[in-house]
Amino acid sequence: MASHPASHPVPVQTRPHASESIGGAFWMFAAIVLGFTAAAVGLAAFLMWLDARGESHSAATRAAASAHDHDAPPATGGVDAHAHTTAAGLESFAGAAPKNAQELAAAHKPFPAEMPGVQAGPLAKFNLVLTDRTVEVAPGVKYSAWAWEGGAPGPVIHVQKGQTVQITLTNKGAIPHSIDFHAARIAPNVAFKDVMPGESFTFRFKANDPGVYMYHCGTKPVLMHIANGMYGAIVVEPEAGVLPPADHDYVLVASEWYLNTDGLKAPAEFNLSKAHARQPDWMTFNGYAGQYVAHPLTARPGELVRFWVVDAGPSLDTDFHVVGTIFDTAYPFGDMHPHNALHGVQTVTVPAGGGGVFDVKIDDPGLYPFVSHAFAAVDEGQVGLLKVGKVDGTMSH
Ligand SMILES: [Cu+2]
Repeated sequence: MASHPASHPVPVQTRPHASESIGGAFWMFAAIVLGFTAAAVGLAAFLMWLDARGESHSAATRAAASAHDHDAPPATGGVDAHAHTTAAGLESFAGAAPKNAQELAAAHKPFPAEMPGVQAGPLAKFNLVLTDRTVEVAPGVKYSAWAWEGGAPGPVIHVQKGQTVQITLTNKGAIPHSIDFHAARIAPNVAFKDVMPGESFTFRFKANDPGVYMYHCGTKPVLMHIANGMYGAIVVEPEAGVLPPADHDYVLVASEWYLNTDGLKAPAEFNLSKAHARQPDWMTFNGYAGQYVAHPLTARPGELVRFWVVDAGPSLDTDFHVVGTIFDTAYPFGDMHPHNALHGVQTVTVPAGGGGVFDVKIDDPGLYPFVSHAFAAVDEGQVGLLKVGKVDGTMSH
């Protein structure tokens, strides 16, 4: 550990950066060759990225036009029974579901909420692979995501305070991406730089600040990269003895999804106008609406359950609450100093781009929903169940 001065990024392997020597025309050509012109939204983001780097002014106009096209209702001719108009005149696909939604929810393999173990030794290494893929954000609702090999969110990273964290980011997507770790004190222009398609980049930081943090792609337009699934959580656990030992550690990453169609037939894509209006169609814990309602998290009566919650946003807060109990201890904003903790509180805001840690100890067996108590979020999928002890049946409401 001592051999690596922790506060300095250590680029371990980097391939040459094509973008600095090759002009925009090549990238337009490469875009066509790569075939991602079919995904107009992706192209728009790519052009916006070019524009952000000052390489193309006309690109911005095309990007804006393209984004505008995608705000139009889908040209399928069919009327979607679920669609309705929201306050800003935007079409909402909240609650869209196929007939077999319940079966699909039951068959869905939930994102593992259990916090993984810590790697032994002073250096913890992680490989993160970005890729374009279709994910499901709700039963039967498909979304064309920019995500991780395992979908969205990315894998939960768990380290101990004081460990050096080595991240290798591999970009298997069609456009440039990057990674921004909120747990790091590091020069962003060095460590969080854009990684070209097909390339990898490795950097290190020392995890000195305990808490639960967001990581995300920081490539412009960041709103779109986050909304498309490029986020995850890293837990930096305090030294042993700081926190009371938990019987269960569950990690929840809250996020919003903004869809241009209902996603029931073909995968939906990102809708920029809805994202700007902050009118999501779906809101989720760990990427899929209500997955822990169909597959509850569990505890025995009297056990200490610790929720490590990150709100990836991109834009809305999560007002974390567990129905039927009160937080014995809350660590707002992921400040893990015990003297800053709150006790006996009902709901604590987790800000977009922030975290919070919550301890509950429940004696009575039952089904205890955990939600964002900004209740539109519950309607849109940000709800799960903690099943304490042996329980028959499910929630009646
Ligand atoms: Cu990205």
